Amino acid sequence: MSHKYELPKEVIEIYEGIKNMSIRGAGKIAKHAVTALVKAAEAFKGDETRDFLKYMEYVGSYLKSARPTAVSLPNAIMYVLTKLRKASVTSVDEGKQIVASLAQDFIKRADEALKIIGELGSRRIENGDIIMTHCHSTAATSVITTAYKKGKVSVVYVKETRPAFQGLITAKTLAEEGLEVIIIPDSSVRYFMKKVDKVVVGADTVAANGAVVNKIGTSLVALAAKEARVRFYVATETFKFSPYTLLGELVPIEVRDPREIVDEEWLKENRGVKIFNPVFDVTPPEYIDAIITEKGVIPPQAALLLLIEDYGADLREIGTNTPTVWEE
Ligand code: RUB
Repeated sequence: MSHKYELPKEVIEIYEGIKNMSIRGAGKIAKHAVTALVKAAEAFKGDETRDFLKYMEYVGSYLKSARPTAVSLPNAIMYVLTKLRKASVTSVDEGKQIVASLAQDFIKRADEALKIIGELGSRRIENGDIIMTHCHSTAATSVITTAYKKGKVSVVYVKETRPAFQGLITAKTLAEEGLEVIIIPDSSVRYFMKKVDKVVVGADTVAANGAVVNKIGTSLVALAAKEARVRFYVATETFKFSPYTLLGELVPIEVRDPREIVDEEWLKENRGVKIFNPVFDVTPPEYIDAIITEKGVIPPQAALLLLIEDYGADLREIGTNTPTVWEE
């Protein structure tokens, strides 16, 4: 890919890592994105503040284009760049310092949020509860492990989460914490739901109406939970709430390479077969009992209030989240 500016290798590595999913999960994506902004700022060579600010905007839109669905990515970049824009920076060095301290602040808040979510969420789990989870979410894992440390969780059913099998990461993480974990095939969700007391999942994006976008298959878990009258909780930091949905934008659903489902050879042997690989889906607010955030446990319908509190004043400046298309 050719760039308008020479970008440091760490920035390109983070972009590629997000794109190829070696850096994955909405929270981790956000933290790596602000780290990439710091690396980019440090590498800037010029003396003109205006050039520095333009360069940072360029890096921000480049990083945002890595993956489309998790709003944590544009929100994290906006956290740094909006404040940088407003800071009336007078020198490049000052700009670099501001980027570093905003990124540090974002990461610190994100880490604190995970702990608070763990604590608040654990209060929703009762003694002996059997939990089901989907994909790998650090926020959901924080709730489950905190509840376990209070002696509350008996078993966790972890869906394998095809095609990328992020459930295996969750299973390993929870087992290392000492929990009893059972991996189940994705297609068995309804079969096992009758044994489950609570579902806890994460989020990539929360829309203004309280709908939650998360790894494909989440909405089927929610459907099965509703049928079985099992409580369905979403654990998420508020930086995954989408201000763009306040402006009526839809959340783009990422469609990935068919080779994540079948290999190249199979594709060649079966050229007539089309494969479609959407990797996120939307769970409507009616299927969600509560959203566990660092600002409190809220009904999904209150997402709008949190969004107005966080972004209401800046709404005119937020603009669109339509990703730039980068030539490769
Ligand atoms: C990950 C996924 C996770 C959310 C929340 O998808 O859907 O449930 O990102 O994770 P992918 P966290 O593996 O495609 O990135 O709570 O860690 O932010």
